[in-house]
Amino acid sequence: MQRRFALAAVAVAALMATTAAQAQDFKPRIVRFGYGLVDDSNQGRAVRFFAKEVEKATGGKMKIRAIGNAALGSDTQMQQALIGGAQEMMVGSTATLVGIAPQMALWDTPFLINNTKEADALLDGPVGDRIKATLEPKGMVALAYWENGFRNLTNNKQPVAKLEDLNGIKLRVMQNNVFLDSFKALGANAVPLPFSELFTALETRAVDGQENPYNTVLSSKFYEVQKYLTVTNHVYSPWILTVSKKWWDGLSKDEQKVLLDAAKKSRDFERQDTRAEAAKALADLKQKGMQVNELSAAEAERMRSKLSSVHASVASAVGQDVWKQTQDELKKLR
Ligand code: KDG
Repeated sequence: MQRRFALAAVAVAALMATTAAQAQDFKPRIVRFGYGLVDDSNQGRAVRFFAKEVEKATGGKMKIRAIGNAALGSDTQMQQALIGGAQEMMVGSTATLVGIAPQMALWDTPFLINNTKEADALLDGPVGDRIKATLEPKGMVALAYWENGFRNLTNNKQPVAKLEDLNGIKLRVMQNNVFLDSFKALGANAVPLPFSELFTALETRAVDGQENPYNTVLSSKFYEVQKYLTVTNHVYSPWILTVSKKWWDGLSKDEQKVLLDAAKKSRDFERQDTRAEAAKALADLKQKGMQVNELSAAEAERMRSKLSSVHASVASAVGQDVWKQTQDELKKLR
């Protein structure tokens, strides 16, 4: 009897959801949602979570086509497609947005954020909102920040136990001056490349190394073409979920609310999923044959002081007022 009652309750709930959805202003829409990592990655799982939330909330009217592996292009190509209205949605790195919204460079600052508590508070607070808002006049609407994670070094030449070990290493970096300046300051030969070209560049030895969170080293199988991993946690990288403003402005308020609500839910899912995966990723990477070392406290301190020069250039790039607001927010959290 109880089981029948439970089944009836589920059916009623589903009916109510559908009815509610039909009562709102939802048109049948197909949404192309592009991303750069492989489908079986923290990025891919979160896109599919987002898709389910949207389809559930619109009674199946709005269908999200999750398209991974940079099949719709690199981050910068997808950004242009959103601005032109040729693609509706994407998730990608804030670092590749600096050419469109210079204040995104704040999120590239080495050793700015010390832990995920600071990351969530800063990104989801007034500073994160202020920087998100700079995208709209450029043709993109930011819905939420997701977590790419703390970045660490991998290479094929030698373990990086001291800064001098970086000398002469051809290190792929994201196409962004802060990353270029940071790794040049550390003595590496920094080579900017899109993420979509990275695996091949490592495989063909066009570059010796790269830097990314453990999750990406795992999901993109960099362990197949990289021998050494050095734990540096040198920067916390966010991803950002964006929609084409041309498309967004054509949506009803109900449709916009569904996307914003799903973005928030997928942000929380993605951070939890990413952190759970990162917690065991290092052991997985060791098991796959990577040789892992941690920088000593002294060497990490040398790295921090070398990179403090980059802080000044970020402050001028984002504006002293944003920089000061950021420092004030971080002081409150520490
Ligand atoms: O499309 C993939 C990128 O959004 C992201 O992974 C950026 O961390 C990144 C890198 O190294 O390019």
